[in-house]
Amino acid sequence: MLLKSIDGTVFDLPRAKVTELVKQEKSLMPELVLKNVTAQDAADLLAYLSSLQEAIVHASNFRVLGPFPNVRPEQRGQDFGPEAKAAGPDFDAKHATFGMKQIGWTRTEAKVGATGVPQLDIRKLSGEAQLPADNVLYYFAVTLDSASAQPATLHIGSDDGVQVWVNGNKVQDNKITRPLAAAQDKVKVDLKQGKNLILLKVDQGNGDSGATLSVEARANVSFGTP
Ligand SMILES: [Ca+2]
Repeated sequence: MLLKSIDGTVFDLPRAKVTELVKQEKSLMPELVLKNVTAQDAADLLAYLSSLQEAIVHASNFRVLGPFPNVRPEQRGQDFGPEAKAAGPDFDAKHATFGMKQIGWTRTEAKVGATGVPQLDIRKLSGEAQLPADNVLYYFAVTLDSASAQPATLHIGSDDGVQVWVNGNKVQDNKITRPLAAAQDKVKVDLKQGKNLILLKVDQGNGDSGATLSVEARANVSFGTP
């Protein structure tokens, strides 16, 4: 019998030397899945398949408001100003904190640190404000622009506890004491098309303190500052 190898070489194999013949179910040729598909349909299919690929995006530029006292247990649940309008805080408003000092929103940049992702540094913020860094609460706000309405997962790290609002809805409340790591809490949320407002409230006991925020989503998303 004549055999043709993959490089086209033909050679003769005496029948007497064949001990067994087995039919291959699968062709050596690529399966012609795209045979009856137009170029446009094939391009659309590839675009759709790549859209199923989830991407993780990290927030690095935040609005920040704090510190507020976290000295008494009930203060963790107290609205120091932004929570009443968590879907759209007034970023020009001033709020009373330690010693009746009035503070307003400023901006801060999270820098990549030991967590491997951009991380907020609360001790540094308190140092700059010349206000306490232990037993404090901080608010952080970002916008998350989504190309379409879609489900997404927030990846939140916090030292210590954290409360989170998305478009005014409280989606997370984790009262905990822990060192900071990325993606400690994973919270499923529904994003609307366009800008979504994410408000974080981080409660700090003592020692180091900070937070990280990332989002895992399918359609294009990008973080911005409100
Ligand atoms: Ca701490």
